[in-house]
Amino acid sequence: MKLRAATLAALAVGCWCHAAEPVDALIDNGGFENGLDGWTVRVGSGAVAAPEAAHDGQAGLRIPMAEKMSIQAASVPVDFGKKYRISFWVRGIASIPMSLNLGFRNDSGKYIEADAPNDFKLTLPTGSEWQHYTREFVPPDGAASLQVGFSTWMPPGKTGSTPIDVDAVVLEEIGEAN
Ligand SMILES: [Ca+2]
Repeated sequence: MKLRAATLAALAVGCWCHAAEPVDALIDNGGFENGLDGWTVRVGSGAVAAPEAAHDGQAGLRIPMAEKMSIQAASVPVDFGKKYRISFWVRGIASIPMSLNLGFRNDSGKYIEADAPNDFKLTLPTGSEWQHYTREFVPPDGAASLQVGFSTWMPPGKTGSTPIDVDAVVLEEIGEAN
C-alpha cells in the first residue's frame, strides 16, 4: 500500500506539471493569460482578453459581434511529415459564423493555397455552451510554418448579438503523418 500511495502521489504531481505547462504546446499564450501577447488582430477591432471569457485560468479571448473580425496567433514551425492536433474551447457562436483558419507557408514564406476552399478554413460549431473543438491534420506538402487564426464574417441580413469566447488554444505535434 505504501508503494501504491507513492505512485499515486507521483502521478498527481506529474499531472499537475503537465496541466500547468504543456510541453508539446506550440502556440504561445494560447490561453490568453498574457492578454493578446502573441496574437495579431488583422481585421476588425474590439477583440480582448477578458476574465469573463475564461474557460481555464484567468482570461480568454472575447470577440464582440459587431463586425467582421480576424485574429491570428504567431507563426509556428511545422513539418509536413508529421501529424498535428489543434484544440480549444469555444462558445457563443450563433447567427454569425466563425472559422478556424490554418495558414500554411513554405520555407520561402509563400502562402500555400488549399486544394479545396474549405480544406484549411473550418467552420466551428454553434452553441451558447462551452464546446471542446479538436481536429487532427497533416500539413500540405512543402509546409514549413503554420499560422492559426480565427475569423468571423457577416452573412447578408444577419447581425450578431452575443460575443464569442475562445480559450485554451493548443497545437501539438502528435506523431508521424503515416
Ligand atoms: Ca485562459
